[in-house]
Amino acid sequence: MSNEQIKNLEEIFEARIARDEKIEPKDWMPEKYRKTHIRQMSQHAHSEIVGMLPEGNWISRAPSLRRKAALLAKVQDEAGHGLYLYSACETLGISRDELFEQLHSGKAKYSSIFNYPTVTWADMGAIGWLVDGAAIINQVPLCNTSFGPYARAMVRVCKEESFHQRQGFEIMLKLCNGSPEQKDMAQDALNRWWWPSLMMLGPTDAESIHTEQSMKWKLKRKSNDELRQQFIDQTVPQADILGLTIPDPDLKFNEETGSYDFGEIDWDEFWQVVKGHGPSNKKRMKDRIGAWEEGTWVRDAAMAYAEKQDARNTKLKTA
Ligand code: FAQ
Repeated sequence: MSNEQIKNLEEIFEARIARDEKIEPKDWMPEKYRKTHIRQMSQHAHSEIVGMLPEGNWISRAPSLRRKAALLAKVQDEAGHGLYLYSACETLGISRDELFEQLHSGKAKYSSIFNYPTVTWADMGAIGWLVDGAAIINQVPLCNTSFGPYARAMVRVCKEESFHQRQGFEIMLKLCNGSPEQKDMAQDALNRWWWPSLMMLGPTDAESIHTEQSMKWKLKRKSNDELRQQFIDQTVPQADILGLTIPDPDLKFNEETGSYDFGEIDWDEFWQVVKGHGPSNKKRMKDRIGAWEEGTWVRDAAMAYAEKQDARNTKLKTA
């Protein structure tokens, strides 16, 4: 294709983005748009899959049948979110095997938040309330993102995340209305998960490398800092309802901006975790790779069954 032709296609593409049209997998798109989407959607998919591990740890220790059923359903939803997102990536010409290879070899990132340990039952409450709470704030704008398969997947994902957030808040509420020891457990979980939840929304706008281009393509509709502020403003009143204290002495409502000012985030900690040196990075990868290897026989059996069905269908068609 000549440079002139590419330029024309780029102009048509940009005009479609400006008109808020959805870009579909078979449409022409700049190579960088394709790669950026594979990067973000696959990191998102990996986050859902690795994100099952810290909670999976508590399914067998949930304090009641009701809590166990809800947690089991939540973790299964996360598997589903991962699968929609891997499928959306595949429409852009990358295979599932390549995506898993990138995760297992450490080439691909997944969310920093899942590299922290879940040490008490209250962590299930804190993850639902804070981590799913932050995830919803990040993902609602993605329902309106420019790439069709990603936007459509996000509609369903957000509905499910909303249930996840509520079940987490309900766990926290129950603990906060329980014994002093239970309330302490809830406070301790908030102390440990608050700052990592703020970091989860990504580096500051000044440090972010992809935001500017992703906003132009309407992949991202809001910047990392905007989403972080929205999360804080939404969550502080919820902590008040629970009677818990946000572990930030600098947190203060600003009458002028109508938002909460907050303290310094430890970005060194964030980058350490992203680079693989968080408290649970090694364990998460070991467990994930272990689950993949142990599941080999299931994948082989499923493939053998599918091949047999295909052969049978072909035979029926030609008979
Ligand atoms: N962790 O230039 P930016 C969930 C990397 S799903 C690790 O700002 P961007 C559900 C970033 O990749 C949670 N790495 O990047 C659930 C880039 O590196 P690269 C996941 C991070 O893409 C709940 C570099 O830093 N959600 O929680 C992180 O414009 C409960 C520079 O950053 C999504 O993935 C991080 N936190 O903005 C499951 C949502 N932040 O790629 C189980 C979709 C940044 O150049 C239990 N993703 N980095 O090597 C997004 O919205 C964006 O990708 C951001 C980052 C906002 C995460």
